[in-house]
Amino acid sequence: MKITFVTGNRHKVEEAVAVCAPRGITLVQNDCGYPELQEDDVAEVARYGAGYAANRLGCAVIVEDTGLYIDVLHGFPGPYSAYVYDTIGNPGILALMRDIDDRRATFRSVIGYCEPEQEPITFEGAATGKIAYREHGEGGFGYDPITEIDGTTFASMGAVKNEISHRARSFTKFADWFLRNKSI
Ligand code: ITT
Repeated sequence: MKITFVTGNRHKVEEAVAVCAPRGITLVQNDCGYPELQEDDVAEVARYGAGYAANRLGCAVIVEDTGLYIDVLHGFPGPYSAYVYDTIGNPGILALMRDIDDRRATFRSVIGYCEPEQEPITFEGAATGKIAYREHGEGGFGYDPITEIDGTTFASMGAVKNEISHRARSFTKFADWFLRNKSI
C-alpha cells in the first residue's frame, strides 16, 4: 500500500518510514510543497496543506506539521517553529531560556490525510519533555539537540526517538487508521 508524503524534510520521511514500513505501508516523498497557513494551531496548518496538496496532485496525500510549544513562553514558537529555527535557531532558544527554571515543552505533530475533493482528516501525536541547558547529541535534526525526555536529548537517543516521539505517535495513529479503513 502506497501513500504520497508531501514534505521537503527527509528526516521526517526517515522517521515516518520507520513506523509505516513494518506495517506494510510504503511512503513516497513528494517535495512539491504547500502553503503553510499562519495559524495558531498546527492541526489547521496540516488540514489545509493536505487538502491543497491532494487537489493539486490528484491523489491521496499526507502532510505533517510539527510545532515546539515551550510552556513558560506561552507556547512559543508553536506554529512558527520553522521560521524561528531558520532565524534564531537553537542558540536563540537557549538564550531566551537562560536562567529560567521551568523548562517544560511539548512537541506536537499533526498529520493531515486527504483525498482529492474530500475533507482532510488529522492525526496527532505529542511528546512532553524539557528544553536542555545546552545542545547535546549528534543525531536527529532541528530542535532535537535542545529537547530532552527524562534527561536525554532526542539528538542523543538514536532509534529510541522513534519509539517515544511525537511523530512516532502521530504516524502510529495514522497507520492504524489507514490499515483499518483503506486496505482492500
Ligand atoms: P515540511 O516540508 O514537512 O513542512 P519542515 O521542516 O518545514 O518540513 P515543520 O514546519 O513541520 O517541517 O517543522 C517546524 C520546525 O520544527 C522545523 O524547523 C523542523 O526542523 C523542526 N522539527 C520538526 N520536527 C522535529 C523533530 O522531530 N525534532 C526536532 N525538530 C523538529
